[in-house]
Amino acid sequence: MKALVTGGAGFIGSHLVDRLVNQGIEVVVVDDLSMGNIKNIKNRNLVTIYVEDVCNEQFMQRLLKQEKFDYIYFLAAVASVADSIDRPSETHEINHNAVLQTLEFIRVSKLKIKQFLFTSSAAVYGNLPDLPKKETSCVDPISPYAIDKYATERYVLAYDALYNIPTVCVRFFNVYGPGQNPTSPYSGVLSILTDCLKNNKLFTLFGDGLQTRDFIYVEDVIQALWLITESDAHRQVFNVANGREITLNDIIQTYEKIAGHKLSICKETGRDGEVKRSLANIDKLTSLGYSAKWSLKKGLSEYWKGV
Ligand code: UD2
Repeated sequence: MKALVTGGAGFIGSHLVDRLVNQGIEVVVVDDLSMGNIKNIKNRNLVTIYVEDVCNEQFMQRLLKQEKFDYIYFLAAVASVADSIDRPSETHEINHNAVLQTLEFIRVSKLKIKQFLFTSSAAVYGNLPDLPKKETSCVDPISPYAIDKYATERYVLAYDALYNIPTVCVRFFNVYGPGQNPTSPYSGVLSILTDCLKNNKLFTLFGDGLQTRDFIYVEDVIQALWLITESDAHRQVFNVANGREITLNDIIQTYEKIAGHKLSICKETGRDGEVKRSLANIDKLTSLGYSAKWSLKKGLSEYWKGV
């Protein structure tokens, strides 16, 4: 079996690559290293890595034709709502066009794949009041990032329905854990919190801290992705989350206890285009055999131990 992981040197991608290698799958990574790092991949000596942009159509076409992948995990993305608001056109190239180009090449070249997995986001749900979010809940994408993710989901599912290319979409909620890069202002809040607590830096809290998120430890995300692969699911959307909601204020308090000291905080107004509350219904994932192995406390403690 052979798998392509785009974004495979990134935070989630590198954990996935390690798991696939352990499953005995031959893995090829395409990553432009804009956020990723080859050192994130533990098994890098067993993996073929191309430092390339997924928007490079010629490169991607050559690779797809040559390697004939069984599985494609499309994780490469600019994973930030705020960044997409600053650079809507550039992020659209990566978050939408690159995926579509890949699927289109698979279609016209009649490549046979077992599963194409697209990583979407909880951002598609927007700010509609019903909670928890089910995969069938109404969506209301309110940022360029969310619009791209939702539009791409629809294409991905249509390529299955219209052209028989087996595809699935996963909607990631807030993923955290070792390897998440804290250096960008758009990095995940828990990587920034870790960096601030460790290095006594000032943490900027956007808004009142009452916004909630459904945080999932990266190892649980990998468990979910592998279950989805094994299930041969197709033309489906899955929430990937913990199924628990926590305010930013509460998570800061929890993390301060684990770290054993207080965080220095400065407050700023809330960021545009953000959702206030986020919580997933994970029944669909659970029906595949998923059960979260990492509570927030356990995940944060493990993350803290490793830094
Ligand atoms: C996450 C994902 C995004 C998308 C979205 C779905 C990351 C990095 N982003 O965006 O890709 O899937 O979920 O809803 O995982 N915050 C601070 N200070 C900081 C950084 C963040 O207060 O220095 C706040 C931020 O304003 C937000 C919360 O923390 O209210 C979480 O921010 P985030 O950037 O980690 O994730 P989110 O939910 O915006």
